[in-house]
This record gives sequence, structure tokens and C-alpha cells, in this order.
Amino acid sequence: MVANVLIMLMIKMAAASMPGSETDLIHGYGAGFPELIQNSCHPVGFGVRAIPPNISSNTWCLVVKQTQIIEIQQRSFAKLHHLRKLFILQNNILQSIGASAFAGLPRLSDVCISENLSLETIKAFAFSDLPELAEIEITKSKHLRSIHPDAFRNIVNLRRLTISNTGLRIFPDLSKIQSAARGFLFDLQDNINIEIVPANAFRGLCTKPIEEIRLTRNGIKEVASDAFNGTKMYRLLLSGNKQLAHISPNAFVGSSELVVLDVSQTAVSSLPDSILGGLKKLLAESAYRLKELPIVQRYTKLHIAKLTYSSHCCAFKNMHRNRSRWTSLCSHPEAKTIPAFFREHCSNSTSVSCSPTPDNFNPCEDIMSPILLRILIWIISVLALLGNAVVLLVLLGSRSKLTVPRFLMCHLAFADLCMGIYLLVIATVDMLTHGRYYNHAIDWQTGFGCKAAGFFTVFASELSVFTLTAITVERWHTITNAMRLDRKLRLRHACIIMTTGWSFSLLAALLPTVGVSSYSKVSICLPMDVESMVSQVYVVSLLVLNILAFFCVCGCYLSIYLTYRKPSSAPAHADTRVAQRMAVLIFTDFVCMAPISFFAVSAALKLPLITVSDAKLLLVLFYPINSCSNPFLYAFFTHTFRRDFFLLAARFGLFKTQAQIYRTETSSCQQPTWTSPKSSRVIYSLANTLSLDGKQEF
Ligand SMILES: *[C@@H]1O[C@H](CO)[C@@H](O)[C@H](O)[C@H]1NC(C)=O
Ligand SMILES: *[C@@H]1O[C@H](CO)[C@@H](O)[C@H](O)[C@H]1NC(C)=O
Ligand SMILES: *[C@@H]1O[C@H](CO)[C@@H](O)[C@H](O)[C@H]1NC(C)=O
Ligand SMILES: *[C@@H]1O[C@H](CO)[C@@H](O)[C@H](O)[C@H]1NC(C)=O
Ligand SMILES: CC(=O)N[C@H]1CO[C@H](CO)[C@@H](O)[C@@H]1O
Repeated sequence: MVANVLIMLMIKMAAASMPGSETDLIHGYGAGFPELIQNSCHPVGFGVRAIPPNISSNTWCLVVKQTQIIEIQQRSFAKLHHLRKLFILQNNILQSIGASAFAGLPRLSDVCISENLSLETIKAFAFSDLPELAEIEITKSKHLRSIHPDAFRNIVNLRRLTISNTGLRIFPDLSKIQSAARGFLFDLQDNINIEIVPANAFRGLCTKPIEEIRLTRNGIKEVASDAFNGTKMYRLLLSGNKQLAHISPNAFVGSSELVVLDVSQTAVSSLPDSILGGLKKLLAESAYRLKELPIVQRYTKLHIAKLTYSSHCCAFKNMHRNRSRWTSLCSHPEAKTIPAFFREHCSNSTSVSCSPTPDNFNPCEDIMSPILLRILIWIISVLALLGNAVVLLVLLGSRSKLTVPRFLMCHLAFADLCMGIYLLVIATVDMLTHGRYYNHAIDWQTGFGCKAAGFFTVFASELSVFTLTAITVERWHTITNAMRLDRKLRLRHACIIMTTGWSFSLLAALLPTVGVSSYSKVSICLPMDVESMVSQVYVVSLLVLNILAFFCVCGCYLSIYLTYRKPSSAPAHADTRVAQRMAVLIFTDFVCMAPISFFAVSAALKLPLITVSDAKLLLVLFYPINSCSNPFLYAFFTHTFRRDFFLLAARFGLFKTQAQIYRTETSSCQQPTWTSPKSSRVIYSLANTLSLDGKQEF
């Protein structure tokens, strides 16, 4: 029994020691039912030019409404010793609240000044020495420009001060209010001309912790250093100040007790570190500039975070706060009866509830999270870069005549080089953001870098696929028309074909930068956005084109193979050899294309079969296979390329002997040794096509 009471007591204590929970705030006292109260009030109305002197001194409530009063004079209400509520509403030509206007009203508790179009000033000591005044509301006065620094003075019971919808330009001086009330609410809203919260803005407002400082939807652009010096407050709402870009890192020096901070719909780009330790709730929705969060370990007490970017929630995912010291009481049946206690100390007391939760496209992980992937991407990108750079150098540096195949090879190598650059960029960004990608995700994915990388990779892969197809078709054409010189493909034709290829690839790569799909959906900057119909059509048609290109390549090789088989002169072992080579070419192409196309088409049709994390593995392992293997399959393994390579190297004094071998070979090999001229041409082309060394194989 005693134990029970003791536990109840402890729970209550714990609940009481929780500032800033929603339940604590008592909303709208006094102003709660203004209409009702006004109706039972003594009216001073229509056309009156001054406050009449013969109002009964017993009046406890007075409405000054729609009068012709120009100024509320000093001590206008001095005789009304029992006046508790005063409303000054809709006075068209009221210009000022005079000095000491409300002096000598010992019982006054609520003042509401509203909807006075002409009100411009509130003079010194207007609200001064009012021991029972609990609530002041000054609203809807567009022309109110100035409140005298001494207007609010010595109001010890003030619990709520509302100044909204005014034309004030400078922050009102609150330093002399010296309230001692609990649960103070300061409400400064919709004052679009207030641009700065100055230093020491709230010092002297209240000696007890302030329940809430609501500075929403003003024109605030800056919160100055020391703005909250000497201020104890539980909740601070800065939301809706669309131009608020700068909160001084020292703004919160000398302040304490802050548990709820709301910077939603502002332009802040950073939060001061100093207040984070105590925060339990952080609201930053639609704060698009807040791209980086301070180090997560600083948020030792955070419970709830409502943020703009899902990637930031990743930071909290694995963070666990220390267990509440009241956790042991949670299993007690009484604990559930006090919701505030339960929420604070029991409901998942070690985790942070954060929204928006990370989606499938942006899982909480680095760009390349498995270590294997991280190593592979470096190897693959360096391989693709080196291989293709060498091919390009040799092709461009060679002195032999520019043939169509050589011309096409240049394009292929260039496209694959771009792919290498893309991989290198991704690998570098991954290295730089290692372990803290969630903080860089927005900057990277929405920035120029990701767009450029995405552009490179789409351009590269499309150009590569196009050129590969062109090369194959060219070989097929050469072989099937080996005898007909008039049908020979000329450089002029190749130029036209490649111009088409470039235009197509550029277009395909540009579309996502202008809103058709988008490169910023995933960390690896591929156009994975298929939300709109247009994007879906774009992605699906790219994939379908690639698949068609693959079938085209297969078809060409099949046709070449059949053409080649016809003359029975070729030795049998070469037959299998050729078939093998063909198989390799088609296989690498297939391996590169198939898995990605399959999963990508399924994803593009919004039936994703694998997660983005798995897709990355696929992309790093398979997508660049062609870029890495093309230099070998189409260049290094061919006789002509090796000859060019050694001849070029010889010009720089390297590989002199090899170069000499190739030189003599070139001269002796001019005349093919095969008997039938037709089959010899076919076989010679084939040898080239299939990267065979004509010399060795035949
Ligand atoms: C106050 O005086 C005015 C005339 O000056 C009169 O019309 C009005 O009825 C008086 N009000 C009261 C409450 O006596
Ligand atoms: C902060 O407030 C303290 C008193 O609370 C005062 O002495 C100090 O000068 C203030 N700091 C600044 C920078 O205004
Ligand atoms: C947990 O408590 C220990 C000691 O009480 C403290 O050093 C540590 O920083 C706390 N960690 C968090 C996340 O609050
Ligand atoms: C508490 O969090 C854990 C994981 O952190 C989760 O599995 C569990 O369902 C949560 N419980 C409640 C009541 O939310
Ligand atoms: C801004 C505002 O609401 N002004 C009001 C002032 O009072 C007159 C009546 O006297 C109203 O018509 C205005 O709307």
C-alpha cells in the first residue's frame, strides 16, 4: 500500500518535472470567449468623441467600440477601480494609446486592442504598474508603427502578451515587464515588418521559465547574437519566417530549458549547436535550406524530429538515448494512467521518432555501403579509364589512314571513357561522404555534381550501346557485301551515323535535367524517377532501345556466322574458334545488359523486384562491364590495334623490336594467301570482326 502511494508519488513527480509537454499549455484564457464577454460589458459606442466621465465605477468590463475617439488619454479610466476587462475595438480614427492611458486600474486583468485601422502609436507607460494585468492583446492594427520602449513596465502578473498583425518595424521592448507568472506565453505573429530579433530581446520579460515564445510568420530575417540571453523558455517557434536565413550561433547563449524548437518553413541553413543538448522535439519541416544537421551525438534528449529530408532521419536511426531514470516504473499499471509520463519515459524511451521516414530509393546507407562494392568500384573505374584512354590515344596518335572501323572505335572508347569518369566521380563522392552520407545526401543529389554525373553516365551508356551496334552492323555489312565495292560503307556515312548517335545520346542524357525523370532520386544519380507518366515512358523506352540494340547485335553475329560457314574451305578448328569469339562478344554484351534491363524494366513499371541497395551492386558489377571489356575485345586483342600500338610506342623510343616485327609483317601480308578471292575477303573481314589475328589463325 505504502509502496503504491510512493510509486504514484514518484510518477507524478516525474510527470511534473517535464516542462514543455503539450498538456501544460493552457490556451486562450481571458480571450477565450470574447463575444460572450463583450455582450455583457458596458459599451462606449457609436460616435462618442471621448470616454464619458459618468461610467459607473462598479463597471468590471468595458467595450470601447466604433467610437470617434482619436487618442485614449492619460488616466481615461482612472475612476473605474473595479475594471477587469477592457476592449478597444474597431475605432476607425483612433490614432494612439496615450501615455499612462491605463494607469490607476488596480484590478485590470485583460486588455484587448484590435481592428483599429488608424492606430499608430502606443506611448510611454501605457501599460505600467498594473499588478493584476494578466493578458494583453494588440492585434489587427496594420498601421501601428511604434510602441514606446517604456510602454510595458512592471506588469508582474502578465501571463500572455500577444502582438500580431501590426506594422511594427522594430522588436518591442519587453525588458521592463518583469513578470513573475508561470506559464508565460509571448505571441508575436504576422508582423511582416519585424526583421530582426535583437540581442537580449526577452531579458526581463519573465523571471520564471517562459512556456512558449511564438514568433511565427513575421518578416524575421535574422536572430541576433545573444537574442535569448537571460531567457528561460520551453518552446520557441520560429516557423513561417520565410526569409529567416541566419540564426546566430550565439543566439542561445545565456538561455536555458529549451525543449521544443520549430524552424519549419524558414530558410535557415544551420542550427546553433549550443541548444541541441536539451531539445526533445525538433520541427523543421519545409526547411529546404537546412541540408546539414549538426552532429547527432549532440541531441542527447531528442524524442521527436519532424524534418524536411528523409536522409536526416537516418542519423537518428541507430542513435539511442540513455534510458530514462524512471523507466523502471513503466511496467507499473498506474504509469499508463498518466499519459504525459508514459509518453515521456516509457514509450520506446530509447529511440527517436523521426519523419519523414527514409523511402526505398534512399535507404539509410552510404553510396557504396558494402566494403566489397567500395573496392570494386575503384578497380572497375580505373580499369575503364585506363583502358579506354590508351585505346583513344593509340587510335588518335596512329599515322595510318582513318578507316570506318577505326573511326567507330574512337567513339566507342570515348563513350566508355565517360562511363569511367562517372564511376570515378561516384567512387570519390562515396569516399568523401563515407559514414555521414545522410548529411550530404541533399547537397549531392540535388546539386550540380549529381546532375553532371548522371548526364555522363546516361550519355556514355547510350553512346556506347549505339556505337557498339554501329560497329557490329558495319562488320555485318562489310562481310555480307564483301564483293560489292559500290556498297562499301564510307567515312561520310559513318559520320552521319555517329552524328545521329551523339544527338540521340545527348538528348537522352539531357531530358532528366529538364524534368523528364530526374537524376536526384538516388545517390548514384541514375534516372530512377518514374513517378510521372512521361518519366516512365522515358525510362522504359531507353531500356527497350537498349534491349533492341542487343538483339540487333545478336542478329548480326548470327548472320555473319552463317555467311562464314558457307565456304567449306576454312579449316574446321577455326570454325569453333570463331564461334567462341562470337560467343564472348555476345556474352559480355548480354551480361552487361540483361540483369539491369530486367530489373530496371520491372522497376520502371513500378513492380520493383529488388531494393535500391541490391540494384547498386548490380550496377557497379554489371553496368560498366562493357566499358571495361570493350577496349580488350575491340582493340587490345586485335592485330591491327597491337600494330598501331607498337608503332606509336616506337615513335617514343619504346618496344622498338616489336614495332620492327609488325613493320615487316605489314609489308609481307599485303597479299592474302587464300585461294578463292571471295572467301579470302570474307575471312579477312571476319578475322577483323572477331578480333582474331589473321596471321595466327588462318
Ligand atoms: C452619461 O451621460 C450621458 C450624457 O452626457 C448620458 O446620455 C448617459 O446616459 C449617461 N450614462 C450613464 C451610464 O449615466
Ligand atoms: C546577458 O545578460 C546578462 C544578464 O543576464 C548581462 O550581464 C550580459 O551583459 C548580457 N550579455 C550581452 C552580450 O548582452
Ligand atoms: C549517457 O549517459 C552517460 C553518463 O551518464 C553520458 O556520458 C553519455 O553522454 C550519455 N549519452 C547520451 C546519448 O545521452
Ligand atoms: C520500439 O522500438 C523498437 C525498435 O527500436 C521497435 O521494434 C518496437 O516496435 C518499438 N515499440 C513501440 C511500442 O513503439
Ligand atoms: C484593420 C481593421 O480591422 N480595421 C477596422 C477598424 O475599425 C473599423 C470600424 O470602425 C473597421 O471597419 C475596420 O475593419
